Amino acid sequence: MKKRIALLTVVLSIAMVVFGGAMTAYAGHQCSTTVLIGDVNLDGSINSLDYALLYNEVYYAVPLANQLQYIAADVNYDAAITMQDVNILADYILGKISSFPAGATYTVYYGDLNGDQLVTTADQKVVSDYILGKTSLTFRQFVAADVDGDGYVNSLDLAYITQHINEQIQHFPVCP
Ligand SMILES: [Ca+2]
Ligand SMILES: [Ca+2]
Ligand SMILES: [Ca+2]
Repeated sequence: MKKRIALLTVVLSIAMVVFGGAMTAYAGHQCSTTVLIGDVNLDGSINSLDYALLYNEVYYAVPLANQLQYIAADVNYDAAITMQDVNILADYILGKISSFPAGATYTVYYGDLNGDQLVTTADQKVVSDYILGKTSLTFRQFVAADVDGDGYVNSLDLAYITQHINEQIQHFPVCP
């Protein structure tokens, strides 16, 4: 435990040196991003290009480039990408259905893991548990936890979330 705190302190110190100057410029407004469900390639429309990416992910295990895409691809919102999502997306593109079980859009509030749109110690604990291997994260939680937007959830993200809760920073690097 002591070692972990020491490591976190080191990471925090580095983060403050590297990002400290830029951080003070961040505004205090809510840091979020909205995903269009079904828009797997994140280009703003839902069409056969999205279907192709999803199909290749499910049947040929071609990974999507980032976790936002997984949020868009999980059209039935069961926290997994399966052939059910492929079939539902096909039905949508073919006009057989006009909405997704996951809804039309999903808004990620960065730093908010438990969905109350606030960043608190409860969220901090989820991220900490994930880093320690005690819990897994949904696609939605993963994007929310990656507050520096580097595609990983690690002690650096936890450091930012902790700083935010302690009011040492107003904003996360992912929302410039
Ligand atoms: Ca799914
Ligand atoms: Ca929260
Ligand atoms: Ca990260």
